Amino acid sequence: MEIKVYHQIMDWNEDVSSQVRQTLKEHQTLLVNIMGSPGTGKTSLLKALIHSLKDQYSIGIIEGDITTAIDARAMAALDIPSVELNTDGACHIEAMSIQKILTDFDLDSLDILFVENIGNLVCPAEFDIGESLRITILSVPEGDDKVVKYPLMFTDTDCLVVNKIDVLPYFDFDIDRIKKDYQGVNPKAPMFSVSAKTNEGIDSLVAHLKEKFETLLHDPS
Ligand SMILES: Nc1nc2c(ncn2[C@@H]2O[C@H](COP(=O)(O)OP(=O)(O)OP(=O)(O)O)[C@@H](O)[C@H]2O)c(=O)[nH]1
Ligand SMILES: [Mg+2]
Repeated sequence: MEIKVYHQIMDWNEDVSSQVRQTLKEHQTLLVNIMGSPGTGKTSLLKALIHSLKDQYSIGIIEGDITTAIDARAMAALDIPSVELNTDGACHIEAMSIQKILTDFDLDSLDILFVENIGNLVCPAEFDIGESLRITILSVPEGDDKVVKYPLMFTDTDCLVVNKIDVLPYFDFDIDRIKKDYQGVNPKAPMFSVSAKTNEGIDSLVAHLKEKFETLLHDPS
């Protein structure tokens, strides 16, 4: 399958995210923004989620990368509509790029459009791309002090996924500390502990997302 590659337009327009949100609302498509550090498991978790969700929802994906189409190729192998967005060095995705790429999808036949944001624990959280839902991923090897060190990524999210729990025995990672810190900055949003490698915890996350999707698809305001 041929991978389309876009290059990010760097002009910032703060109105664009609301235009993107409006367009998606008209087509009853939800944009889900997946954020986290490089290598935290965004692509791996997306593969696991898509596997569990694709029977119920029509899914597309925008794969953000600074360069290369490695992740988009991995998604195309799942046989879902997939577009690569190369930011050419920029550390986050902007709404103008999403707006342009939306024309590449048949939105009427799409329920969920996942965006894998650029691997970065800081900048992506500062940019609204028109999403209905934000998911932040943090993995065990990154350390249990990240919520206090990079608060915005955890304050401005709808859900925290702690990934790679299969390697917990090998790291000094206190999951209770993460939970306490996260509840401190974002008391209403849930946290899930999963392994995209073993699939542990994925079912609870999928059940939560399905509930969210149903609410948002029927009342996206
Ligand atoms: N042990 C273990 N390894 C994992 C898990 N999830 C992902 N990995 C591994 O972690 C590495 C990075 O995973 P990716 O899914 O590519 O991470 P990413 O966040 O998409 O990375 P970038 O797109 O480069 O930012 C790969 O070698 C994965 O196999 C997990 O739950 N457990
Ligand atoms: Mg990736």
